[in-house]
Amino acid sequence: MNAYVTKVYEGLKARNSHESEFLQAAWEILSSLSPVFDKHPEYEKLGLLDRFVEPERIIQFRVPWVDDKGQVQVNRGYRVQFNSAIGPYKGGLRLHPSVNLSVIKFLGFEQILKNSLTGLPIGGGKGGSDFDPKGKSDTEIMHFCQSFMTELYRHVGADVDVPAGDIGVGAREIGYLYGQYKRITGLYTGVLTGKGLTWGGSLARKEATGYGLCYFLGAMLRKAGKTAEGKRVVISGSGNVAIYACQKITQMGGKVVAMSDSNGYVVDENGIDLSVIKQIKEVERGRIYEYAKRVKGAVYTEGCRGIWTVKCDIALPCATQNELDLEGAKALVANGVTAVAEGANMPSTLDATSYFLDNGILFAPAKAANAGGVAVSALEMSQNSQRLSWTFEEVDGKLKGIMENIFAHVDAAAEEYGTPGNNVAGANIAGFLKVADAMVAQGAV
Ligand code: NDP
Ligand code: 2IT
Repeated sequence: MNAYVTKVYEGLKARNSHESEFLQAAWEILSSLSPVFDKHPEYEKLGLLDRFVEPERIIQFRVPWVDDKGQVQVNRGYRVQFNSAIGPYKGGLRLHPSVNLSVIKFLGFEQILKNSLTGLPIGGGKGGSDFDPKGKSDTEIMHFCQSFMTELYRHVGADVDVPAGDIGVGAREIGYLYGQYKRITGLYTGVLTGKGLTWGGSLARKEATGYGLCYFLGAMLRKAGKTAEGKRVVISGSGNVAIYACQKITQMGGKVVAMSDSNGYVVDENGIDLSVIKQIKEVERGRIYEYAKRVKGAVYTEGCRGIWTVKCDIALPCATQNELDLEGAKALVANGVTAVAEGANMPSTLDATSYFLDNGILFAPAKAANAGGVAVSALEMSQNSQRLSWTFEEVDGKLKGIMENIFAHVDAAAEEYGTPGNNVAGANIAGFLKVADAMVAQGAV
């Protein structure tokens, strides 16, 4: 390991010892970057890595709101503005009880490189709250979102920082956040992406992460002389990313046999009927066990981690971080998996990732494979600036081109830096080089 990289990581660990998710993401990234720093010893004098690991700004705030019983509740809100070297901060907002600063920092750190890989001018940021949307009424969600934006509005802007959705934040929440931003500032501007189609949103944004994942997977398979045609696919999660990954992989000829939520998973040997999943998840906001009650032959099993024991050729983890551990990886490999593509952010633990790579599994890391969502977010920003809306086909076509381009860059970087076929290293290096260039050019800021 390069001595400067080791020194920076040790310092980071000492300063953030309690931030396990952030340190996990940082270790994966920094260890991949070692050959870059061997090649560029001048980066040390510029403190490039010292600057890169430290967020430009962290905002933490109180979010008070009134529940349906008239009781005042308080949550903690965050926005980490990590790196603006190549564009305004860009990244989602997550609403989930597990959210803390470590989680938001890991997501923000990943986002810098992901956004760079898209080839579009967007910096890295992430935000959210430990608010739990489950079981809340629409009114409670609205009160929370309005309170959240009442603080956040002073830190964001179409050319400053542009949040979007993530776990627990979809079109409904973006609507409430946007309405409050507009009310406070009087501006009708592209301050958020993932907006509704009648008020500044982009066609294909909803589908973008799941579709993009499949486009990346398709490119990775093609290079290996394979396709998704006739393959058994397991997808964890049943939210935005999972649903549109299921839709696209099915169009590509795959057969999705299992999906999950945080309580358990369903197996349907006839192939998942996505219209039933959409009805349960997008319309009713219900639980996945409902699927087994409605679809003949489908079986529900309690506990979400068991999904990795379902035999498949392709696994698409699309729920959350660290959902796929070494045990899950071993089960997948033992059952003959040939490709794993990450729709969620950091779904595989470090040892699961190593296990896949060591066993020659085609592996598509999150920051490359799930970049389609933020890429179409950036296309939404372009449309907002132009005051135009592009067709679905136009946006989807650009998305496909972007994902194939990302695969090509990742693959080439892995080759150039001595780890051919290792898309983890390739993604980290290709993403970093562009940000590093901009940071060098802009001086010690
Ligand atoms: P959603 O809120 O739409 O869906 C999340 C899904 O993951 C649900 O099925 C949820 O189950 C499950 N899940 C969430 N937390 C856990 C947990 N702790 N354990 C097990 N399952 C869990 O979110 P998205 O689909 O938007 O996001 C999914 C992943 O994709 C996240 O990692 C996100 O960061 C990433 N991502 C999202 C993008 C986007 O455009 N939306 C872009 C790029 C990455 P339950 O309902 O039971 O909680
Ligand atoms: O993790 C991610 O890339 C997202 N949640 C999407 C971010 C965005 O700005 O669209």
